[in-house]
Amino acid sequence: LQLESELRAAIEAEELTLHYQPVVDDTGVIVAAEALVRWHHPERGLLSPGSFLPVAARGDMLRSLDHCVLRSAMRDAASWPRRPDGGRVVVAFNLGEFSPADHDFVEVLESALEESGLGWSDIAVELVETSLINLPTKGAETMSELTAKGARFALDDFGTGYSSLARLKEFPIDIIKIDRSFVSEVTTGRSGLSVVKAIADLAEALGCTCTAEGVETREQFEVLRGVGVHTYQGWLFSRPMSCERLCETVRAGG
Ligand code: G
Ligand code: G
Ligand code: NA
Ligand code: MN
Repeated sequence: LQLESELRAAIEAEELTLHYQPVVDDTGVIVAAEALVRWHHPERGLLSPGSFLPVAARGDMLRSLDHCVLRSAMRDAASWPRRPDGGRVVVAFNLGEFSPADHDFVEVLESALEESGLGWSDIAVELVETSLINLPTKGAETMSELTAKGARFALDDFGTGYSSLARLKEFPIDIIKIDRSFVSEVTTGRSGLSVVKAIADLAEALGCTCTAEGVETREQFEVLRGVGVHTYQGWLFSRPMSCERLCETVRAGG
């Protein structure tokens, strides 16, 4: 309970720490970076999301935590160097519970964009499949409005949830992120690769960018490049890093 009130205070004071994990294209150039939250607790040290997201969920703070993260992430992203081609590195952030039906979310996004000076096309919102399952019609409409402005929605950990293909077509999803449990099997046997290929084909059919998560070896990268994956994230390229390190890495050309 003490942890819960400390977390509440940290969220209110916007004291959470963000690390960023790059997303790269076929050539290794950084095209996006995903904000991953950490909490620098005064006595317990640097805590990972696995240890405090459940506390946030229990205390009904997940939404305010996510909003705090997206504001901080957009503020950080405004200071990132440009990519070699002059474009911005897209900043991606996670929403544990997505409820665009909740106008709060759109207001939070709009004010964060205004404060940071970023544009709609500079952000990507990562959702999990469970957020879509019970999303009211109003939610899908809000997603379409934001997409029309240029924002992108990514479906995180794809393949681990229960979203039906029929349901998937109802939402304006731009990016499908293949869960790392599938990626880890692409070089260990035929069926592992077939599953990833099937997801990449689905992404293609839906007109989505396909990202592979958790790429750890060069061999996995080579295989993924051959089956219609477009972008990559994982330890082979980079672990999550501080904002300062990310800036240096982008400046160095990825
Ligand atoms: O950073 P790490 O690899 O430990 O992340 C563990 C989990 O925490 C991942 O599932 C990730 O999606 C989730 N996570 C990280 N940052 C955030 C955040 O800001 N909001 C939410 N809702 N989940 C996050
Ligand atoms: O749920 P989400 O995909 O956002 O979770 C991201 C989590 O995956 C973070 O905890 C991050 O540290 C972890 N991660 C990122 N890249 C790799 C990787 O290449 N291998 C493994 N095992 N974990 C990774
Ligand atoms: Na994510
Ligand atoms: Mn993921």
